[in-house]
Amino acid sequence: MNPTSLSPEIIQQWRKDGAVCLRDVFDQPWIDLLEAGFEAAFNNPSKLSKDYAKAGQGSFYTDHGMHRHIEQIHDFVHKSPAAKIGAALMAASRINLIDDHLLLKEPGTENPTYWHQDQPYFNFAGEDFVSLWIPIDPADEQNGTMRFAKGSHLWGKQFHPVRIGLGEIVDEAEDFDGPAPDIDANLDEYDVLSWNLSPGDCLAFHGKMLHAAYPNSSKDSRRRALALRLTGNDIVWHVRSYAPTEIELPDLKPGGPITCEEYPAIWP
Ligand SMILES: O=C(O)CCC(=O)C(=O)O
Repeated sequence: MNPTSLSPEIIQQWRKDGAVCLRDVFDQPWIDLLEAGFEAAFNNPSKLSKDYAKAGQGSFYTDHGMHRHIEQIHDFVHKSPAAKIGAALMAASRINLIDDHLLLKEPGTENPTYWHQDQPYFNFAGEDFVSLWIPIDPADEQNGTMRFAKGSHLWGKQFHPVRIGLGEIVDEAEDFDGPAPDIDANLDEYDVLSWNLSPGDCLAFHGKMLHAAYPNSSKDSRRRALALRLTGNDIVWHVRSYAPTEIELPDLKPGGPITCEEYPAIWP
């Protein structure tokens, strides 16, 4: 697929369902670069890195903002088709990079990723927010592929953020629309989307999309991925007191544009 010209069906699906699977959008050299960046980042953890798994029960390791200190991730973010994919989906004339999020689940990791939306973790309001989840390893139900509540970005709800690998509510969270519904206890009430992925594919999902991921119950299949958070034209600065992201950005005004060193414009 040529990522600069996503089909009208894909765009329609993105708008209606809130999540799409894009096949073969990153050629092997991009995946090789991403893998090298992933390993470099893993060996140079930032202050924001953490592991949600209990000792001896695998690893659900995450880190953020590697484009600032890992050359390969910087190059992937700036030069790969990722930003163009975001622009094509959101019909955006500008793409800002909000975060790059490293996500590793080792074999034997019992932690699922708990149901949550991404946007409440950030100090933004607006609709043009896409996450691209880009696997380095094949991903399936056994080793922890992602899951989505179809159409949940259109429910008009923002649920309490949780610590994604533990399920605990973020204590400081403001008054949202309660906790996320217990989708797994009521599977007949929801249409849950999930895809098996190969390196080169990626998932694109809306910032208000309710999503989760399986544990890694495989014996020997790592699940490494990079999630890029990208925003488009209508996103404005909207501080939330609890958001675990940078709020001391004096140049940003409530309701104003977000482009700054922290959230660089990466496309065009
Ligand atoms: O990789 C995972 O298990 C979860 C990823 C996720 O929730 C996200 O990218 O927003």
